Amino acid sequence: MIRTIEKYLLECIQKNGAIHLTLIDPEKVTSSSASRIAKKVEEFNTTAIMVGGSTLTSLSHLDNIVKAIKHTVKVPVILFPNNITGISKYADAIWFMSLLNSVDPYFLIGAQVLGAPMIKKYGLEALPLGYIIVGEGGTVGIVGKAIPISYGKPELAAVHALAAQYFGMRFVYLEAGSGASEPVPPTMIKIVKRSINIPLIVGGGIRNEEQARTAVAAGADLIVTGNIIEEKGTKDNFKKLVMGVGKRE
Ligand code: 1GP
Repeated sequence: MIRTIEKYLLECIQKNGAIHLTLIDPEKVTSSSASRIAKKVEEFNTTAIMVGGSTLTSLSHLDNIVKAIKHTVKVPVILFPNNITGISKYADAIWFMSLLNSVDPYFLIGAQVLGAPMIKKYGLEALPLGYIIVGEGGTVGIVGKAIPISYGKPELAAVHALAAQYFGMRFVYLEAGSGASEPVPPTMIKIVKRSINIPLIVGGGIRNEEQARTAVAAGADLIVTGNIIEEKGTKDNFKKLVMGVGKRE
């Protein structure tokens, strides 16, 4: 069943060609800085705000951050959980994700089983997502015990993505890891996109408008950026990046 947030994301992709999502890592912000960032990125037309981080453990801090963002902006807040401690009742939706190239069953299905009853209780919209770690993999690759798929093996990423689709997952995320030195290369995006017909999310190491546009031109439907706001503040280049995402070449 397609519920409200999924419908909203799909309609925005349909309308704009591709969309931008802003990731806020609760461990890097306070309630007031999270609100300030959220307000700015909403002005720049980001489609939704994702909240999560690889090493987050404080649910009370997560709750405070989500509440602060919800209080400030109208765009939906989608949880991006690293574990069962990433589930806040104050959000609108949650990426219900399985880390497809983890070697630890906990990240494939264990955490999801533990978290599912809470998601139901809180009435959060679950967005089924196949999560694939590529390239360097970064902190998330280590924490999630993934074997990252190297950029030289795009066809391996594509078969993971296809498996996600056959499982009934409705989004696929190619994750290079937050702060990756090289974002997911266009060749990998192209090959993955060609093999599936569900929306493709690309994130990790995207720092400027050109990289975002390249990913979109290669086939990304949703672009996620996190670090760039923290590194450079909500300045002009970030504005250009968000605004540039919608214009498919
Ligand atoms: C990380 O893909 C996201 O999960 C965003 O990465 O922080 O490098 O933008 P950055």
